[in-house]
Amino acid sequence: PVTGITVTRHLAAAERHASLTADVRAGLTANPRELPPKWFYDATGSLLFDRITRLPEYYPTRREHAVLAANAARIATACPATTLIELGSGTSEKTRLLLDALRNAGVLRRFVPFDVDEETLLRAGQEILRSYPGTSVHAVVGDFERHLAFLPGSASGDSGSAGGVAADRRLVAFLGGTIGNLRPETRGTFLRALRDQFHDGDALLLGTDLVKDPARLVAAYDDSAGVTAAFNRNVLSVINRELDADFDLRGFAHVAAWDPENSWIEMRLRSVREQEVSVRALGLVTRFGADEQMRTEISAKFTLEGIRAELAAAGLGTSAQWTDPDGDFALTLAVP
Ligand code: AVJ
Repeated sequence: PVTGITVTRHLAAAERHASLTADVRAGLTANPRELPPKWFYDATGSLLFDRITRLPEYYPTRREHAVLAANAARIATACPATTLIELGSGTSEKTRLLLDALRNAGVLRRFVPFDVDEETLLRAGQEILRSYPGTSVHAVVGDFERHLAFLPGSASGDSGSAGGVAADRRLVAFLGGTIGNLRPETRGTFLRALRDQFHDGDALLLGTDLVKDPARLVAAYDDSAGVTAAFNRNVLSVINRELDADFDLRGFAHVAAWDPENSWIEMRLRSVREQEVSVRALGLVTRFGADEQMRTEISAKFTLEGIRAELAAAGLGTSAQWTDPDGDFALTLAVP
């Protein structure tokens, strides 16, 4: 039983299903085919991603943790927020570094995890409630590409809970490099939407993976234990289960490739033979050619100047930027 957590739902099960249906129909009938990465994260996918973060090849999580640990106190000083909002919060492990810093600064009142998966949110929220007595938790179930206008504390979106006033200073953390899953145009739209509902004093803390030796980048997305391959194929399991499809997971091979022009890693699934797939919920039967590749994720890699320029284009000024000692991963603090 979960108590003490306020929940706002923008994404009911039915709407989530409709959105999956539309994405899969569009993605499987496109040429080339493409599935959006957000559908990786069912219970199994979230577990697999958690294993990815502990792989020797997958450096981003450890590097970001290091940058955050080294600078959390500075972040809390620069933005003494009463509310910490975490977008795509997942299991919120790194969040604790920020919560600790805000608590030590004596300002923390509320934690707002924002994610598509309610179960993950409630589990994470419960743990935070236990560790930070006196801090309220307001979980928001939503898709940050669509429901950003409704963040607690914003003029239009506050649900009336205590603290939802302009004086409620908010720090919005968007960590993990997840912004890299969005195409450049979508990133711009997203950042402008965030900027549009910021008040003076609010700030964005953005985690981004940085451009580096392509061999290291590819290894991070094609680990020797095959965990990323299983994570990639898991999107087919999700479609099999939720849309009554019959993808044979053994018929699709994991591909990770660096695209230097776009500065992103692409994950794809390659059909190892010619095969027919039926997605019964869509009334769709479709044929994959031998070696046909379907894109399942882009993960953009940035430069420090590039991040500042994208933020500036969205009306956000960079007030600080930090990396780990090796320059692998960056945190940027931006203000309206
Ligand atoms: C959670 C989106 C940041 O792009 O690095 C990890 C997801 N995909 N391995 C990333 C992911 C393959 C991850 N993000």
